[in-house]
Amino acid sequence: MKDFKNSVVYQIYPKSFNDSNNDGLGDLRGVVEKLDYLEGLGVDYIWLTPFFVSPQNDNGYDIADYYNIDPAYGTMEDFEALVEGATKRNIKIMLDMVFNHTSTHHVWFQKALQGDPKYKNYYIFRKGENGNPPTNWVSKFGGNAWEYVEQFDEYYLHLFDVTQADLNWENPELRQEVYNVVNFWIEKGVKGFRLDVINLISKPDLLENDYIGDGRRFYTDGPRIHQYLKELNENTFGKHEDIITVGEMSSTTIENCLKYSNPDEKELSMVFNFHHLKVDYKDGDKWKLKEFDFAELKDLLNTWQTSMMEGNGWNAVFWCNHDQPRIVSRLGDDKNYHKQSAKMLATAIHCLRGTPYIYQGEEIGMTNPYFNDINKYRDVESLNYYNILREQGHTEEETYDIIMARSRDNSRTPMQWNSNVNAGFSEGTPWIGVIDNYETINVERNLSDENSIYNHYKKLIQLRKQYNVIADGIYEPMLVDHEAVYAYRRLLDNEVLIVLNNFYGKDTTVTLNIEDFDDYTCLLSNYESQNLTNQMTLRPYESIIFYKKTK
Ligand code: TEU
Repeated sequence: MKDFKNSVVYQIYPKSFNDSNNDGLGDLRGVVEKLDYLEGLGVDYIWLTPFFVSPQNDNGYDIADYYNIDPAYGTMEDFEALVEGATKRNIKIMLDMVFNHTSTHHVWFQKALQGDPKYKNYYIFRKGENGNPPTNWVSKFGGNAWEYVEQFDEYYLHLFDVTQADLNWENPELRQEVYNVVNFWIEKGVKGFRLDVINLISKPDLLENDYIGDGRRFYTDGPRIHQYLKELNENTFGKHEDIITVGEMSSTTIENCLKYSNPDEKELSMVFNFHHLKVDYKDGDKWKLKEFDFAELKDLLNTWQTSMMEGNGWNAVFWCNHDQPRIVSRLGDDKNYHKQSAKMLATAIHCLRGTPYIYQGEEIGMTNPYFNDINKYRDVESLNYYNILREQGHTEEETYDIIMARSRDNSRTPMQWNSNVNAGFSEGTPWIGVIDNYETINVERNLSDENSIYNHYKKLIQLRKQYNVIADGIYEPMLVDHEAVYAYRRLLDNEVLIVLNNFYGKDTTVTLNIEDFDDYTCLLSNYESQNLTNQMTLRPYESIIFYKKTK
């Protein structure tokens, strides 16, 4: 049975989670050591970001061998121990598969470079135009998306780093290789797959210059994407009732998303889209700062929730992952209202229609590190953009303001377990610095405090299991024009849930129009609870879940 609707997924970035051998890098044994912690939180799946053999130019999203584990993370025995330990605790393992590209260290690419036509056709090689690359498409990490290969006088496409060569999904032999990989891991007991940038795999037949953009409009939700996903489903996970899948689909449209996730289409279980995480991008540009646009955020959440429901689609609901800054530093207030705002943001997401994802450290309110020294950054994208921003004429101070707000390293600092050296992550030197607030923000303190952020997340997970209305209810926006409160109602048979979230650090009043407000009880709040009334004052970042059930 696919039970993802009332499940919660916990994302682990193994490199930064827990280091069992004290070499400064987290590893699979480190995850095994923390299974009791994850069981205590109550999550159903753990999604592990890639730990396959890789030169680590993009921390494992540059895979050089899909069938083996990078020694830095451990061995196949360690992975088996992880599956076994997790299964005992009723936790399932979700792997992160990167099929838009491989590392250029992959044997397929190496054979391609030697001129083997079979393997050359696994990738996208094209002739240039008058000494220029085949098109003007831009890599997501900066610069042109084509790299010249002298011996062929041709270029290969890389939508990400130059060491991440895009695969040619037009080639049925390549597609078969992908099925083999997925089936191999299914045999190992994997019960979920997160498919990296999967809506970018279908490129148009004719690759041409983009005169109004960077090329993404040609390959995002590309021409044969639905066909490829249906075939992947049919040849791999579609044969297994109990496997769930989530596609990472950054800028997909509602129309496509409904196809990807409506069960009748037999493509994927659900989709991550990122539109709601671009509301603080100026002109849609990640590298231009802007205060977040609350009205836009509400509108996006309301529109996506409603459209997915109407078209029988399903979304992953989330604020955080290993590419995003920490949400409490971004939409909350990590200085004055750390606990309140972290809890409010959690409630806002966890009561939605969709499967909630928690990213390691989010459940204890981990913050951005505010590193203002480029030597402290590790991420290829941050390092590239530091230079690009400086070249664009930004002062050093402006550049740091942007990098501190936007770097993917914001979420990659070591998990803060306790107040021991390196936050209990490792006794060696961590590959990336530990945030200096670890003595106050850590797991140990959260576990011993009944009112901690951790216990709030734990309660939210329990509520999803206890009240069917959270997983299955319909969604209705409330207070759509309110300038500070994001509110919604969920309804199922005789159950009603009302969720009120104040997104700002000051009191605000709401006027509701509910006749039977006396029938509601408060299920969870981040303050001393108050009763539901038609005129309420919400305190800074206050959030409350009200519930009623009629006979
Ligand atoms: O990310 C895809 C992606 O487009 C972004 O989240 C990207 O990191 C961001 O827009 C850059 O500003 C996925 C992975 O989650 C990411 O870690 C990988 O680097 C990327 O794919 C390539 O595999």
